[in-house]
Amino acid sequence: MTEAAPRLVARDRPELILGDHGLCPGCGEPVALRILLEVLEELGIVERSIGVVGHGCYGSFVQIMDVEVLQCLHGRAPSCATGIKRVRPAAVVFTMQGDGDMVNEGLQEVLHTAARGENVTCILLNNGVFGDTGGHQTATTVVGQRTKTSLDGRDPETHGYPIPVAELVASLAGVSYVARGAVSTAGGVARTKRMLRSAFEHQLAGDGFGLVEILTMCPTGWFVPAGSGPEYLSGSLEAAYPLGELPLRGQP
Ligand SMILES: Cc1ncc(C[n+]2csc(CCOP(=O)(O)OP(=O)(O)O)c2C)c(N)n1
Ligand code: SF4
Ligand SMILES: [Mg+2]
Repeated sequence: MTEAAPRLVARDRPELILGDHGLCPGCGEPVALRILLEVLEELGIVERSIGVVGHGCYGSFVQIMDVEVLQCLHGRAPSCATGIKRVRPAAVVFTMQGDGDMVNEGLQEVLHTAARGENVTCILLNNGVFGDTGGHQTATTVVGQRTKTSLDGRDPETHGYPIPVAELVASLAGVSYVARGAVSTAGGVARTKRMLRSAFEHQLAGDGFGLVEILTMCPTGWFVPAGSGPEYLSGSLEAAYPLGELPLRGQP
């Protein structure tokens, strides 16, 4: 008899999840949503929280999460979060964006928001593809990764190099916390949850901008079987983007 794979998350779901998600089997984004909601619950900040969501598969979470959420134009979530936080400084404001949303469509938004030291928490769900529109290459697709628009693998000569947005943000003054986690293993889920908690604690202390990048499985966009997502993630995105809290290099 083969041993069952360990569950990534506990069986009971938080009360803040109102229904089933409609995402693909093996997708990592619902796991990220779950730990985010658990952290809001555990910190007792649900009623003060306002999320700003971009466009991607995670966009459908607005229908199942019992938290105030604004969905804004592609890539613009950090700017909308800025506005909300400035008029409602007591609110806990976070964004949820994909790599296509944050790093392709809206790179300037997150960099300027970080450089201004806005006291918000940005969450990047990085699967290395435009998942929602069919698995095309994004700015974070790693070298050699096959996508619908790089069938022979990303080639720097043709496609350029990936953009490590967490490292860029960590180089800016005004930033209080930057970390990168992954939801491909049970241990990774637990570590990533601790990162989210730290980021929100920094926001509650008024320390300035925070970013948590979460590497998530997209078996559909990667054209691999649903069960192979975690293994594929380890050999691709996780190998190229080191996990952990990043040293902040931009302090004035
Ligand atoms: C201005 C604009 N450009 C393109 C689109 C189409 N679009 C919607 S979702 C999406 C993919 C988003 O990818 P990502 O942010 O990586 O999220 P994922 O689906 O991978 O979770 C794109 C290109 C759009 N809605 N608006
Ligand atoms: S396409 Fe990828 S990111 Fe979108 S729901 Fe499916 S597995 Fe998740
Ligand atoms: Mg993506």
